[in-house]
Amino acid sequence: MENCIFCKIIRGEIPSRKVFEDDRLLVIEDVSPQAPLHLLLLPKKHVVNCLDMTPGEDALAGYALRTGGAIAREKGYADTGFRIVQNNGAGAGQSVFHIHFHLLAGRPLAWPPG
Ligand code: DGP
Repeated sequence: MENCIFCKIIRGEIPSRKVFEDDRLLVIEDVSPQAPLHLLLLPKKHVVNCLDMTPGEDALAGYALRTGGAIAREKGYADTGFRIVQNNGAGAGQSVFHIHFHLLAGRPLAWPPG
């Protein structure tokens, strides 16, 4: 998408701190970290949020979750715990309308998240 900030990051038009990249997924550090580890798992395909998903994107979501888990383990958070969350709509805190998952770790994570 022309004016999508995450599409621009994925295309390399806006710089980011990359943690992982392959043909389906880009993982970067969040510009405004809310925990010692705060990464964004960005599917490269532009999908607005889960309301915009088709069955063709089911595997993408699973891949993002599995990759997030692998990164959390690699960074030492498998035992202490970590959270992967995804916001849908402005009322739930979505500010960038390109589907993404937040990976948060490194501090106590309260529930419910508020
Ligand atoms: P959400 O509010 O769930 O849509 O999350 C969007 C996140 O994206 C938010 O935590 C801030 C982050 N963000 C916004 N713009 C940029 C950017 O240009 N670079 C990076 N690395 N993160 C960004």
